[in-house]
Amino acid sequence: MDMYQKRKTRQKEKNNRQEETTKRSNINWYPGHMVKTKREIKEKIDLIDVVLEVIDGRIPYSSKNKEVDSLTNNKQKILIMTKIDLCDERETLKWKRYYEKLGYKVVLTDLINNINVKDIFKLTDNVMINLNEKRESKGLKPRKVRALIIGVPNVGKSTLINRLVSKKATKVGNKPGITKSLEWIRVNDKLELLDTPGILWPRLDEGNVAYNLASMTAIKEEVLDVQDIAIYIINRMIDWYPSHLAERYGVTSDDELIDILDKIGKKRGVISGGEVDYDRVYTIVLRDLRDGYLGKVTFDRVEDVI
Ligand SMILES: Nc1nc2c(ncn2[C@@H]2O[C@H](COP(=O)(O)OP(=O)(O)O)[C@@H](O)[C@H]2O)c(=O)[nH]1
Ligand SMILES: [Mg+2]
Repeated sequence: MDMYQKRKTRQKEKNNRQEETTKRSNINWYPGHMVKTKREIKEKIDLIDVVLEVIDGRIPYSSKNKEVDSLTNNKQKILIMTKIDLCDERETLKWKRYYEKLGYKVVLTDLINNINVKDIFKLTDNVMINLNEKRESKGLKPRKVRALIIGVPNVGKSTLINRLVSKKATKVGNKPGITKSLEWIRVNDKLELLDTPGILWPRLDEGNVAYNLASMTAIKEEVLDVQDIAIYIINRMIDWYPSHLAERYGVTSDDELIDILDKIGKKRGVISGGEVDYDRVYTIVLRDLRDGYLGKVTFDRVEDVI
């Protein structure tokens, strides 16, 4: 390809991105599941006092399901942004302020290293104090706060449960008078958790949501192909984190997409028959991003949603 063609190709790729996302993400990933999950959450919601809504800190917009609000009525909510060990701190703080302005209590956490988990307990303790003040005024006995963890796949719900629940915690089991079918986990003498988190599905038909989810987690390969995801990642990195890309692969800001792919291929030695094996390059880019080798990154921008 000559320079003109290359540039034209890249421009075309960029233009197509938005359109493609919308088109492809019309595919229904989880037929049936969505309806069932929503029904289950609606059944549970009356039993709980506080919702712990979990989102992936690298994609604080794309990993947040907008239906949570309508599903959880006006329950108190704590928004837990996970994986801050992998996030661009500057953007993370902007998102924290953004959600706080919308009325959320926000906790930034790295669940692997147990960072700020104490802050979640502080917030749920406050919920308990308020709850029991109300109960007392009605002549009711104090009780523990009941929480439901909720979020789309891969944001860290299971990891959070493991963090909150100490080793000696026991399943409370069915409680007569409360519910027939739900299991509760006793966290401590102030808090108990529903043992199964509410798993919601992300909405894929908006902007770059599908690509952002596909970039950060492993659940999208059946919807978007690896080549498209890898090229999307490279374009995001060129726009927002060119120095990370340069550091990892030795590319420069003048490089066209095709040059970048060639450089990655040569650097990693994925050559077959004298040609760069682009399929392997795409896989390398995906894995490098997810493993943190492309540095700390955030792929949603507050500026794009306000
Ligand atoms: N680096 C990092 N990884 C995390 C964090 N929280 C969760 N993970 C990882 O993210 C992946 C998905 O977590 P999981 O708890 O299974 O998500 P779930 O699908 O919402 O239950 C797992 O590989 C976790 O180890 C975090 O704060 N930092
Ligand atoms: Mg899980």
